Amino acid sequence: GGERGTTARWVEKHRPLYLQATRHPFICGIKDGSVNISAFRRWLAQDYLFVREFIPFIASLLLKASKESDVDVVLGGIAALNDEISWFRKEASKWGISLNVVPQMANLEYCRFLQSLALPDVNYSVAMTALWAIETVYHESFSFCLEGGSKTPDELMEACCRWGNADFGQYCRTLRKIADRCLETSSGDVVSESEEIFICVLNFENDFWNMSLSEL
Ligand code: HMH
Repeated sequence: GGERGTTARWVEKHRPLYLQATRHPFICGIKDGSVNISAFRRWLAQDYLFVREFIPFIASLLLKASKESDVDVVLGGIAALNDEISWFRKEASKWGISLNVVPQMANLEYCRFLQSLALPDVNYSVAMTALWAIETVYHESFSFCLEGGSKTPDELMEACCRWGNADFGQYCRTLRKIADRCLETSSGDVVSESEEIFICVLNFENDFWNMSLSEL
């Protein structure tokens, strides 16, 4: 109880795993300017495929939301994805990257996880916890590259601003409040399952960054 919600307690409890996902060498390389551009290119094409799979997942949350204000928030997330898809296409053409690539193993596994969470029988609190975690890892990672003293290369600033900007941060805080409110009234089983899903997301995100750094 008190001021802090369940999700904040989990972030603290799983701090090493959380930092592995949000302060990954791929992100630190962007922040200090040492990133290998071929890793960024790999990430861009793979993340486009991930975002395609993210659409049906977030649509499943729209179907499960019953509170009017939750529907509005999730709908806003879907609207933002529409813009995001256009951005990926524009960015890919800027870099001369094909988005018609084969999904790598870490991506396939993450997408399969999203598909399983989009099933109708998955509890709303569990799925909302996943959405909060997925979006928050990207916000925490890319906003880190915008902090003072960063040497983020100019050509990567757009990507960092996309997920690192203050509005996206506000969206993440809104998702956190929704997740916390849901968890407050969920059964012990649902709360445990949600915590497991949070841990899964952190591991999948770490694997996704690792995949981007590895040369196949
Ligand atoms: C792998 N995680 C991954 N890709 C994304 N675009 C996000 C989270 C945030 O939407």
